[in-house]
Amino acid sequence: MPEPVPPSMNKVNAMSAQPEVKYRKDYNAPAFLIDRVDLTFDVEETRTRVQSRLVMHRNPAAAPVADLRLDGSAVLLSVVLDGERLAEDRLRPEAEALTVLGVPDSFILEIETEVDPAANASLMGLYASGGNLFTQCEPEGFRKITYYLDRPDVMAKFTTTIVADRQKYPVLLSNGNKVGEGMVDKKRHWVKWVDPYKKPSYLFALVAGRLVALKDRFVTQSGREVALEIWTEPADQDKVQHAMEAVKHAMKWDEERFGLEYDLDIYMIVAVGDFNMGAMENKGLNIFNTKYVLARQDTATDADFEGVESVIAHEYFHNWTGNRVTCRDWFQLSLKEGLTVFRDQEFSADMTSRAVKRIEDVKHLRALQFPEDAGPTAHPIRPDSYIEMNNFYTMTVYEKGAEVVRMYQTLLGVEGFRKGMDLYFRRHDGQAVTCDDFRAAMADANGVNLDQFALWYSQAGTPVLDVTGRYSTVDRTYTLTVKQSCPATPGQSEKQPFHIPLALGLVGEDGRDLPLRLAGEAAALGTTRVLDIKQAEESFVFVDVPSEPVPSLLRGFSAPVKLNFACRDDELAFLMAHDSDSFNRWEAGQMLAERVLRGLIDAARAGQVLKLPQTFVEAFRAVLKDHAADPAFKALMLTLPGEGEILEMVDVADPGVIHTVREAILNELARALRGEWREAYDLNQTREYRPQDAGKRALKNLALAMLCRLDDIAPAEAARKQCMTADNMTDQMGAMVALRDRDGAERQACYAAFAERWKDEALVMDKYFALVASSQLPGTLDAVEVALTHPSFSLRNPNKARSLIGTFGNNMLHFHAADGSGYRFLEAQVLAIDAFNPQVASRIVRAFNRWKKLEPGRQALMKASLERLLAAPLSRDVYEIVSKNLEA
Ligand code: B3K
Ligand code: ZN
Repeated sequence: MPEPVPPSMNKVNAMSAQPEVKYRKDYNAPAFLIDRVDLTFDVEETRTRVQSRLVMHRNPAAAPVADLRLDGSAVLLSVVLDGERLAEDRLRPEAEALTVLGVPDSFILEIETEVDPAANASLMGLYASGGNLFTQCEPEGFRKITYYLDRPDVMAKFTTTIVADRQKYPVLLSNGNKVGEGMVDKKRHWVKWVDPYKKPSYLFALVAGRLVALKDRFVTQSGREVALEIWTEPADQDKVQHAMEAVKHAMKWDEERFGLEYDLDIYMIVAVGDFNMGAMENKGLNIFNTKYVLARQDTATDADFEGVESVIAHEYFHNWTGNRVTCRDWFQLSLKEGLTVFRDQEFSADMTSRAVKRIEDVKHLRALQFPEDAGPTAHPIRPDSYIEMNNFYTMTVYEKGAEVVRMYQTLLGVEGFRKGMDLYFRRHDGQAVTCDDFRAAMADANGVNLDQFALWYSQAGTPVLDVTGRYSTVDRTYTLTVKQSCPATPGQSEKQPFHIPLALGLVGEDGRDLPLRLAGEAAALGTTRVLDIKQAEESFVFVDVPSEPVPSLLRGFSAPVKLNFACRDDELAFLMAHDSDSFNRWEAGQMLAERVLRGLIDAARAGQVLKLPQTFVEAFRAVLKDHAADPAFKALMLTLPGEGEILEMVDVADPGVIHTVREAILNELARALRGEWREAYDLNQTREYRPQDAGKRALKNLALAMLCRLDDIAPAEAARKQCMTADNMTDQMGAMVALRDRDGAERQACYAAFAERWKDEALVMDKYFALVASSQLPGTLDAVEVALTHPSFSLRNPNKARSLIGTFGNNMLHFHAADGSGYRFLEAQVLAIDAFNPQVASRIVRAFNRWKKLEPGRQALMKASLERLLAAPLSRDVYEIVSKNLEA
């Protein structure tokens, strides 16, 4: 049989043929459909044979074609059509496809392929990790295993039989329910799985290995019993209890909030150390990065515990939003991802603190999605084209997509949103559908028109709201004028006005919300209202307003936009203290910080002495002194926007200045409020470890980091003691972070002890490598280069590559070193990683994305790096990002 070229060898560069661009507008229904798939895997680490038996027929809804074109790139051994082995003249192989010439209307196709999991470092398709075998198929990994219609709108029923050596691979898992097992001979055993639900190939999964399970059960609301199993390597079995609790919480929450029940007899999660992303929602057999399963008090921080709970919930929620109702094509990815992120955000809000969760989510959006939306890879949540689909699992599709779903709920209310969800499932269960189908369900269930809302799916860029307010003492009216605009993005110079829900309140002199009555309304209605903004400019007149209010705009961050509102600093301080909307209390603090940062950046560039406004110090003091407030909320109030966010605030960014100014503010806040920080450190000590004290730990460790900025030796000694004696990872990491940028004996002792103690705990070493790569100390690049050779480091492991190289790409001081050394280092690492794992390389190279924002010197250096990359042989993945950076 002819051997197609393995796709990993298909490198492209600016000189060779340009890779194919796929367009959303070119969608066609599949010419053939698959009713049943019977797979048999004969598993060996370096040579796995895969037999696939497909029951197929022509799709009556598609234009008839004579030939069947399958996606695939595995080594092809044989093809049998209706019992007859096909000769080469009936087959047309391509690099990533195989055409079977002249097929009947319905037929059975049997295909045999061979793959080498041990040699597969891309971690797509079937691959080996730690001697065990795993699959990752979304979006287009199934084609690396066998030849298939590898597209989400082809849904089929799968059975999977796995045959393997019983000693080496005692555990054999696949989707659905286990229906049989036995011995083939003395050494080899088999297991058969049947998945009763139709699914696309991207949800297929297989695991073979030496693993152990924590087992539990869940009884659904209708009384069905579901077996729960979490599989890990034996050494990690004592770190899965939290994940198991999270599964049960998620199952219960989805029943209560959305009436959605689990639908198989068994739900399995398997943890693997080598994984390209967080986790994967394969039907009945979720495969997870160990980072989002394993959590034990001494190895995982409070943030890790939360991360595990939210990713477990996310993958579980996909069973309905993604698996039962899936995407028609990959352009619709946000249909399942935006919706499922929204669902996991709501779940976490109910499990923890709604106010804190909302702030964290918005911080995340601003730090990572806003820059994407303003840069060379900006795209709408439903993209129009792609070269490599893996590049579109983005902050925009996920996080902005979740904001778009949240806006439906804000516009329709929680009940209206639920009606829309119910109708969506009634209409589309078992189907592969589009974002328009979801929007139609929301509109139809509520009898509203959401036509203009469609622009959120087609227009990229972060909209800007410019709001002004005018109070009339004579009429006792308050008029808000709202203008909206949206900056140009690649391929979209003109934008139409969005439909934006603007939640707001008016805060009276006494700090209380005023009842809101719009002109023309009979009576006041509530104290928070959602205005429908639909035009480029419109005004709203509030009547019966007794005195000039301070408006609290965009409450709860009711839309993913940038808000400009001209108000005085003291009005922001007033909102910080009084706003009934906790999100906006935090937001007022951020706005104040932004003003201070901008002012000081201008001063620094003009060579002036930096002086922190006293109002700002006092605002921080007031927060620190508010002993009634939730400590987690306080910690957020006391955190400045990150360096990456500051880079977005200025027109021309000088990374050195951004870093110096932010550090100067923090040092001054440390000095001026030394007593308050000390008090916060002391008052938030906790005796023994309890998960619910996470907020106290966050505040205490923030205070410790601030105190370690002072010349004083006492805080450094306290940090050293905390690091050496803590009974939990949050406090240990808190101390490690506090000492990260402070050279001296304390740091050396803690860092050496930490690396020695945790050298065999992969996830803890990821934290260590991230600390090394994020340090501000001189010599950080050298330290990163040394870490590359550390015995616990491996560039092939995505978590390690992200911890060290990915983190370094966010280091404002050292990645952006004025001599270009940071850029050259990253460039070399991208090429090294791209040779075996394009997906990971393609994430890391995005550190260059904001090059046009920088001052001319750095801009030239970054451009030179990008040009050198483009001249090298690149994967499709990295090529797409680099070429978009250099276009326009
Ligand atoms: N659906 C997967 C992501 C697959 C990414 C492929 N590059 C995980 C998730 O979003 O739940
Ligand atoms: Zn997802």
